[in-house]
Amino acid sequence: MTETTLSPIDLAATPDEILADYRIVFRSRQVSLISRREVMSGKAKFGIFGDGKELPQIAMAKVFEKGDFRSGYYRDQTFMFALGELSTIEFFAQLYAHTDLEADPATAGRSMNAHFATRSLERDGSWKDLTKQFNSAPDISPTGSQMPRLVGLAYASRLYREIKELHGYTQFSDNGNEIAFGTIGNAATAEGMFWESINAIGVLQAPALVSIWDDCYGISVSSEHQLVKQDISKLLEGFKFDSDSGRGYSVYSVAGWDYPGLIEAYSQAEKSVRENSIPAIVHVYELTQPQGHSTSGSHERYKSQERLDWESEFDCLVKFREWIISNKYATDEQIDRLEADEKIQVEESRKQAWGNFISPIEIERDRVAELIDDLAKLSEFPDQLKEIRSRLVTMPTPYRRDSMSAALKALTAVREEEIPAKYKLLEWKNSQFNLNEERYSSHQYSQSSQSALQVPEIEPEFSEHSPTVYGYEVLNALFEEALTRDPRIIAFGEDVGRLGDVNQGFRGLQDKFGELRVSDTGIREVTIVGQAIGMAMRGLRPIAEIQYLDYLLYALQIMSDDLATLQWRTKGGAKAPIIIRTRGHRLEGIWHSGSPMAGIINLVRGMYVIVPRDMTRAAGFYNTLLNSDEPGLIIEVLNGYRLKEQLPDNISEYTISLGVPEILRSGVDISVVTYGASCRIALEAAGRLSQVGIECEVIDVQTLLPFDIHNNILDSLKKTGRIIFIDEDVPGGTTAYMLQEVVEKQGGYVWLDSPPRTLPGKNHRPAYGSDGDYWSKPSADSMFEAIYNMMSESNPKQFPRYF
Ligand SMILES: Cc1ncc(C[n+]2csc(CCOP(=O)(O)OP(=O)(O)O)c2C)c(N)n1
Repeated sequence: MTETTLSPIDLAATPDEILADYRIVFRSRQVSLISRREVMSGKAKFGIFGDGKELPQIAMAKVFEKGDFRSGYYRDQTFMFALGELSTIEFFAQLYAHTDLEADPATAGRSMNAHFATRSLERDGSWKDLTKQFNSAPDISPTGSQMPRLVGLAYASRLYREIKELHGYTQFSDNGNEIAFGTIGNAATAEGMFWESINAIGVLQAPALVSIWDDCYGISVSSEHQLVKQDISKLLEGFKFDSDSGRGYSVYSVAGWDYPGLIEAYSQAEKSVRENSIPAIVHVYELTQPQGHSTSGSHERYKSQERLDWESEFDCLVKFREWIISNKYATDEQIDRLEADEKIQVEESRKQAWGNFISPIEIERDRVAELIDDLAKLSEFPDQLKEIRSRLVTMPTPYRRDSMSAALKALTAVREEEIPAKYKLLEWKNSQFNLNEERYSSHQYSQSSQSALQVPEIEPEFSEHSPTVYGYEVLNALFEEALTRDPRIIAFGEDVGRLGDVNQGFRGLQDKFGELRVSDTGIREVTIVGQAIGMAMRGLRPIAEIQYLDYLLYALQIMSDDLATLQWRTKGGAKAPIIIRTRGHRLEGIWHSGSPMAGIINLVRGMYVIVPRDMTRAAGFYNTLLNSDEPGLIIEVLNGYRLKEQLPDNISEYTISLGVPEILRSGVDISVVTYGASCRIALEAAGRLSQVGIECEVIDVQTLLPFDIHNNILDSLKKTGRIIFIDEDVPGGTTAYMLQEVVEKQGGYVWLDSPPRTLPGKNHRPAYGSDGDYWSKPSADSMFEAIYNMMSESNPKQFPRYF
């Protein structure tokens, strides 16, 4: 183990201030110890804590200013305590999964413990003044996933500083003075997205300060299995700033138990970032984990006795106390008194948090017990009901589900009896469903007045002067208008800047709006999306481009885990209204013509997924999303850029409502439901089918999330009695999703005269070349055949089988 390379400094702190720091460290440790006990006794389900990592967080908090952002992970409780952004009662409330926002303002009981967040939004979904508060992005559990958004949280400062038109947005930034602080464990630095983010931040020279909490382990796996040379500082050598390139990081290494060394390191690191605009990394080594990784297991199983002894000796709490006493800032007795006082206060907080959590649940339980009692008085099955009641009231720690379950059992017991009390219990049960819906399922989408579903529809306008242009020119006109209208709109992605994207949607716009508004990025899909998430969390309106739909898979994890869950996991505390733009379907070959739609739509619930069939439609959806406060994915049709369309006169204004399918061709025999590139092919097939006497109603669903919110497809099915779902996804993919929506959710099964059908692509990726495409995906021929067969099955006389 090495000593710190930084010498102790004159701290310029009074003994009182030093003791105040000690108090927070001790409090935090005490919270960890008591929380673990709560899990072990069954009051909480799982616990993960920041013990052993307290001291560097005190130093980090000292340089964290209002307006700054944290993007960190589950070890950061001391930092949040030190800022005053988390109280001990709130910590315990989250441990118990208290669903009240007042009790757990970070997640309202939706995340497991130690998932920290501050609230960026008012209750009505509008932004707070982020410059007046300490900010923390809402944590997620996947290790390393806090890094991609850090890119954007930091880069936003540069944009607010360097784009003149953004200077008026003082609610989000004070002239770009803010730093974004990242924290990550040493083992998680083995994740690809750590390196991608570090590289991106370095390329962008974004004001980030990244801390690595190094305790030599990732659960049981020691550094030798995690990193080359086992030492992240050595690996970061190449990232160090050099004045020739004007790029890179200031890198500091400091022991996690060295109070003055930590304070000096953070003060230097902050100066590097805030004053010199050079991002910084602080590698804090020699940290410990006194209680092991989490409540799931004990570290004695995998740490040697020598390591355990070392951890006891170098525990930052122990070392800090020794340092205070040896420097005569306080006596042993004074510290003992402080600790005794803190123990009482933490225990008080725990009691209070538990009482707040359990009493409404107990009140509900008592109410159910009372209602079951009432039932028992008049029922023919009093013994059964008394048994149900007794089981409920003798539970040591009741949950809401126990009361619900008891109510359901009691209702089952009296199902054939006519007792008035039964209806009271039923009423209680139904009211609880609504409350729990609100507790656990609200805010998956925006509930504000800016919800994308509330954006009023404005029709595109055409006149005799409306020119006919290529599809890409429609988008080009739209983006130009949008960039002119709103300086918060920032577009970026691979080849988006100088080239204006590979299909020219942004052609000429970098020249017009500058390199900060329309920019190129490296090939880094995860951090393109992460950059957008972070920027949007700070009030900007990013349009992030993923060059092809097939490469969206790289970013899908962060879309799914971070972006799509953001509003829900904070119960409306944060938002990131970004647009992810990509293009797909119908090029050639495995990785340029895929349509992995089911993977996407099933992983990004919480976002909108829009599949416009042409660029006029795409432009309308861009306008809708830009007028909302929600994130969406728009998948443009790859072969639509070179097709001619009429350019609407009101290109910057018209909007298209989400969740409203469009009937492209009316028909009475069968409803053909599809989207995107398949629309044109379905129309061709419908034309040929018409020649043999079959009239198809071709429906473009337009948006997969949300799906047909007014049940328009059901109306079509009522008319035709037959339905087929077509797309280029795999069997059981999005066609199955659409079938479920219409047949099950909309109740379409009642109207079916023939079995419903799906016509997806093949079970493999699309093969290369025109023939590969033909044999891999639905074509006008295969559509014709499938639909003709359905008609033939129901009326073989009129439609004889001839193939
Ligand atoms: C993507 C992902 N893989 C695995 C896990 C399970 N897991 C949780 S914490 C952890 C170890 C993290 O170690 P480190 O980054 O050093 O942080 P520490 O917990 O030691 O502070 C692992 C493997 C996870 N949460 N996310």
